[in-house]
Amino acid sequence: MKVFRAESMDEAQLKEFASRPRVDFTSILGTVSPIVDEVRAKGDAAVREYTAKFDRVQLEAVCIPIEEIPEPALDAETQAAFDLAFNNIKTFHAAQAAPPMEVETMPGVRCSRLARPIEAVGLYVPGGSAVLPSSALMLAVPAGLAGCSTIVLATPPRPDGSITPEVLYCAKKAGVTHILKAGGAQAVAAMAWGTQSCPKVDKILGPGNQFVTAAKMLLQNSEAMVAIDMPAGPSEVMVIADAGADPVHIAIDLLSQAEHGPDSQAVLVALPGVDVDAVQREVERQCDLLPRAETTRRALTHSRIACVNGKEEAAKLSNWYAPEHLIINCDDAASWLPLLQHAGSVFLGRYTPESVGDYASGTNHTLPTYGYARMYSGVGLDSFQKWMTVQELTSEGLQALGPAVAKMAAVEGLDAHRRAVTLRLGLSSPDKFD
Ligand code: HSO
Ligand code: ZN
Repeated sequence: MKVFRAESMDEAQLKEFASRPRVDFTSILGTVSPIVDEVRAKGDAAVREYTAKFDRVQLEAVCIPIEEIPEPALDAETQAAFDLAFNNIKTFHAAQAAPPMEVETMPGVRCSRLARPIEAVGLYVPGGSAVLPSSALMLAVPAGLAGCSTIVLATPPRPDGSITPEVLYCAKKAGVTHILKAGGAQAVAAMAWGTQSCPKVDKILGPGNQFVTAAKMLLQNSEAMVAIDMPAGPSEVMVIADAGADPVHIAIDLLSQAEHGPDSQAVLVALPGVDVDAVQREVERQCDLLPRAETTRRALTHSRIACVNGKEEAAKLSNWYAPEHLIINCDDAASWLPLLQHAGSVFLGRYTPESVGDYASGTNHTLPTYGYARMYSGVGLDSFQKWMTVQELTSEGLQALGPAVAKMAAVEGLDAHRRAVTLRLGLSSPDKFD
C-alpha cells in the first residue's frame, strides 16, 4: 500500500490520493447497447439467448411470479441470521417514514407533502464471483415497506437454473412479487422495457458490475422512462485509526473491503502513534489466510495509507475523498461527526466493523461510491417513494394571495394565469379581456 504524508501533500498528491480505479464506460457502452436493444426488440427470447451465452444456463421461464417458486429450505442457523438482519433492517427503514407534513404558509393557504410509493421497482442482486443475499434484504425490505406494488428481483441463475436459496428466502420474506432469472445488462434491460414475462418497472436499484452499471446509465437516458438509484463505481472503505486501534483490526477492515473485487479500494488514514509498518505486515499476513487472497491482493495494489498529524487533517482528507464507508477506529469516535461532511455510511468506535452494516445492524449497504457521497445518499425508504405536494386555499386565502399571483403572471405575460385568479376574485369580466 502506497504511503502518503499529509503535511507534504501538494495538490497533485491530494488528487492521486483521492483517485479511484478508472472505469472506461465508452467501451463498455459499446458492448451493452446492442444487448439493451435486442432485449427491447425480442423480450424473453433475447434474455434466454444472453443467459445461455453468458451464464451457460438454458432457461425455461424467464421471470416468474414468486408464489410459483417453492419456499427454500435453509438450515436453522442461517435462517436465524437472516431473520435477525431482516428485523433490524426493517426497524431502521420503517423509522424513516416521514410523518405527514402540512403548513399554513399564510392564512387560508395550506400546503402539504404526501409520500407515495413508486409503483413498480426492479432490484438487482449480483451473482457471479460472490452471491449477495444481503443485497436482496437491503433492497427488498425498504421496497416492501414503501408499499411498491410490483417488486421484481433480478439475479443470475445458478448453473442448474435455480435461484440461490438465501436470496429466495429474503425475497419471499420481504414481499418481492417476481423473480427474474437473469443478470447483467440483459436483466436491467428486461426490467426497464418489460418483456412478455417481466413487468416493466419505474426504477431500478442495486449494485452490479460495470455492465449492469452501464446498462442502468444508458436506460435512464432512454425512452424506457426508468429511474435509477445512483451512479455506481467499485466499493471502497476509509479507516481512520488512532494509536489505540489494534493493527490486527485495522488490517482486517481494510481486507474485508479489498476482498470484494480487484477494483475495490481500501484507504487508511493513520493518526500519530499508529504503527503503520505493523498494519502493513498484518495486511500481508492476514491476506494470505483468505480464500479470496488473489482478488484481495489485486485490490491492495491501488489501496493507500495517509499519515496525518491530527483530527482536522484526517477529517479534511476524508471529506476530500468522500468514502462510501468510513470507519472511525478512534477514542471518542462520536466526537468526529461534526467534522464529517461526505461519507455514505459511518462506523464509529472500536467495535463497529463495516461488516455489521454490510449485513445486519439495520443501515443500508447500497451506498454511493466513487466520490458520489458528496451529493448522493445511500438507499433508504425514500428511494422507493416520491413526494406529491398539495395545496388548498380558502376564499380568504385567495383574496390575500391572488393579487401577488396576478401581478407575477402579468410580469410573465401569461394572461390566462392572471385571469384564473382575477375571475375568481371578481376583478375581471368573463366576457372581455381586461
Ligand atoms: N460492502 C458491500 C456490501 C456487502 N458486503 C454485501 C458484503 N456483502 C457494499 O457496501
Ligand atoms: Zn462488504
